[in-house]
Amino acid sequence: MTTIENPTDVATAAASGASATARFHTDKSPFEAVKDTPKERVNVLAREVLAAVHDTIRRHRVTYDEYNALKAWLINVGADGEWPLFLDVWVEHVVEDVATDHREGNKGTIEGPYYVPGSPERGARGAIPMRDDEKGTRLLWEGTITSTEGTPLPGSVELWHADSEGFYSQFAPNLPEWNLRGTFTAGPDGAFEITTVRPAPYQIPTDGSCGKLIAAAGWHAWRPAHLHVKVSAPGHEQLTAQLYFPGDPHNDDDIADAVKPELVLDPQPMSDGSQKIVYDFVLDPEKG
Ligand code: MBD
Ligand code: FE
Repeated sequence: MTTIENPTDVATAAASGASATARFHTDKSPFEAVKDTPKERVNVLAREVLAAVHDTIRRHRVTYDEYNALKAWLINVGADGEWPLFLDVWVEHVVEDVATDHREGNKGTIEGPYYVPGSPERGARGAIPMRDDEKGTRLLWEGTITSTEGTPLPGSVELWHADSEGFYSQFAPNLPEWNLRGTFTAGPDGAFEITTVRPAPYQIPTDGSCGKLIAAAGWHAWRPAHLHVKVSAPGHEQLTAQLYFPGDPHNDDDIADAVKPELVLDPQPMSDGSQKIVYDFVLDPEKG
């Protein structure tokens, strides 16, 4: 199963960063892919990355003290298990841009470190798994999945997000295994209806190596509140995205640079205190 074997029981955010490494190891394919990357490709990419580093050192006359501080920090990122966190926060958004810039359907954005495949199936209409006393404003989300050609698609929406305190199940301790993680599968009309709760803005772990970098550089650690989705349908490119809430102070300065205007929702307050959102997905047919 996909449960993390040794979730530390200490409720620090850094535990979430480290759990992401354990989670990444459960998927063998990235480790296999290392062997398959052509020599010519590695040669060019590694050389250019190193040249960019050399150039930075020369332009800023980097000292031995700074070089050794970098070495110590890099060693600690690995020891903390924060490589997935570091890469997904500061690098993934550019990979995502390049991977999806041909699409005509929905804009996507980064996956981040906390996706787990295989969340409980809830059909076309239902509530995401949550605790009986789950805190946070109720959200009722209505949407459809269609192809760029206009046909409705019997696709699925995998939804995962933090709770009202900013914690993700399976990465932070003491949460039910699939809390706020669910799969919703539309019928032939492509329609789905999801009940969940509004997540809190999210501060990336400040007590590990990524936090050390943030503090040392005088940055902030915030991501705006967000819902993560993966949308899949037969014969179509899978869409990975996040949806955001209007007015969040961090929509304009997300530490992970993953907000796009097309991904901001328009929640409507309902008389019972809940909020209604309408957000549809349009998927590109697979080429070839
Ligand atoms: C998150 O929840 C997230 O979505 C990203 C991209 C990085 C760290 C935590
Ligand atoms: Fe997230």
